[in-house]
Amino acid sequence: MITFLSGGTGTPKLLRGMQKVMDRHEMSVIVNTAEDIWISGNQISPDIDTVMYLFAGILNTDTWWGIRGDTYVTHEETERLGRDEFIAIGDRDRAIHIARGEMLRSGMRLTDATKCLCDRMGIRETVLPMTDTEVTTQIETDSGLLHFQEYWIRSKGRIGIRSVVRRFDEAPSATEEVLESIEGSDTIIIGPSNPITSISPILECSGIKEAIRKRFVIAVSPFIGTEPVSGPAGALMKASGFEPSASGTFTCYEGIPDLFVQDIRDPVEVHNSVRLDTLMTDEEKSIALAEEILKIARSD
Ligand code: GDP
Ligand code: FO1
Repeated sequence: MITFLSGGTGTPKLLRGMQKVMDRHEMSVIVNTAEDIWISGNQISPDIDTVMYLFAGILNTDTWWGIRGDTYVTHEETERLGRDEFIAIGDRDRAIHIARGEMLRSGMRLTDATKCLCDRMGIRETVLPMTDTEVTTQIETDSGLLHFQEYWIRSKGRIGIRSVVRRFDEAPSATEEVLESIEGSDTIIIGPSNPITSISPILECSGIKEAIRKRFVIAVSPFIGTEPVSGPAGALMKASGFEPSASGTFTCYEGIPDLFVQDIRDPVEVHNSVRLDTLMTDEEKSIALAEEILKIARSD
């Protein structure tokens, strides 16, 4: 069994390759939930949805969010009625958010709601929310605190950042399922996800760091040089006091990785790192990287 730590873009690209080169029942993914948000009465869990849709074979891999070929009739009608639905939610995607919202309102844990959705979608891999309680990444900007989704989607990330904060009523802790998954795994893979908004929220759940330190941990850098492959990781790393690079990523991971993977093109040097082609521009590239990483994991 291999357990992955994932956000909603970089690691799912690696999971897409892993699905093809390992037993899908042996894949378990701990997913960030700090970007979750209630919109129009329903619960969006963007990173869980991306991972589920990938495994169900319905993900829009042009955007890495939403369902391929989805329509936006309800979103357009909602906007026409004067509601400010700042996230464009597809109709089929919204059905998932309605179902999950109902399950959570009826008192179900997010872990169980996710399992129920995965079963309905015929997913063979295990998808685990990092925690069952609400935790939110907020961005402190010159005009106040914003939910991460408001910063990234409404403001298009074009706003000065002062800091990144995590908000919760109850300090997040790893679920029993998350800890069992880690304990039952030979290797933990921290995919090339955003260190600040995807991986740190997972590592901050009490119990996770201690559990994964006992396992062989491989981490893949989401940076090539001083730029992330995509998204706001550069600005968020700077605002959190880390260099926006593989080196800053390694520092952010506090010595947890036993093996650190950097891209072959990366001019930044991280001592003892392994160099691989990590740029997953298509499925073949994802498969090739997955094969290389599996070779390392199996030779440990
Ligand atoms: P989010 O939830 O959408 O932010 O997704 P993640 O946190 O999972 O992934 C975002 C990170 O993935 C960004 O920092 C990108 O730099 C990184 N990323 C995206 N595609 C690739 C890729 O092909 N290779 C590598 N190394 N990193 C990637
Ligand atoms: N990202 C966008 O940039 N624009 C959107 O309209 C948008 C809609 C959306 C709907 C459902 C969903 O699960 C994700 C969606 N995303 C959208 C992705 C967005 O949530 C972020 O890219 C991720 O959360 C970053 O981690």
